[in-house]
Amino acid sequence: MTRPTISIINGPNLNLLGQREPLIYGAETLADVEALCRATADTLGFDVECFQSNREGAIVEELHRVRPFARGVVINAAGYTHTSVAIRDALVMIDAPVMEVHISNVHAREEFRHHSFISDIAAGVIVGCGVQGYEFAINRIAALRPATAQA
Ligand code: CA2
Repeated sequence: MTRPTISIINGPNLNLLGQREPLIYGAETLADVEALCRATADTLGFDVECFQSNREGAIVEELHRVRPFARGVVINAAGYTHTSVAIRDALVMIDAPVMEVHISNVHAREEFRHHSFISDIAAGVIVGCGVQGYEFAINRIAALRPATAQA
């Protein structure tokens, strides 16, 4: 039987996670994050589809692709969080809950990281919890839209 899918979207430079700035972002790699998401979702009865891109348009297109079937979206839009109306607009078109995640505490960092084009349209926002934030976000989606419920 097919299981509902949670879409995990990571934005620019996160493919290099674990290779720089461990004091801010921790030591985990993107592969570690995706494995954590898969394991967390699995225990809650979901599959995940993981996507990372350094290109804004590719992220918009992935959001269009998952829009018809995603039971929830977890997005760390990285630098595009603070700049992208296009990603915001694509997220608005998604009926399922969208959880915004940032590994670092963006509010304790530079002023330009304090504004997000996503936060006000997200179901929830998790910042500064390290990569565990992805786990929290998946748990929140499961609480809002349990895997056992009708879509
Ligand atoms: O804290 C987060 O998760 C951020 O979304 C990360 C973005 C940053 O622009 C946001 O303000 C907050 C930057 C991602 C940089 O990716 C890295 C890749 C390798 C090593 C360290 C960071």
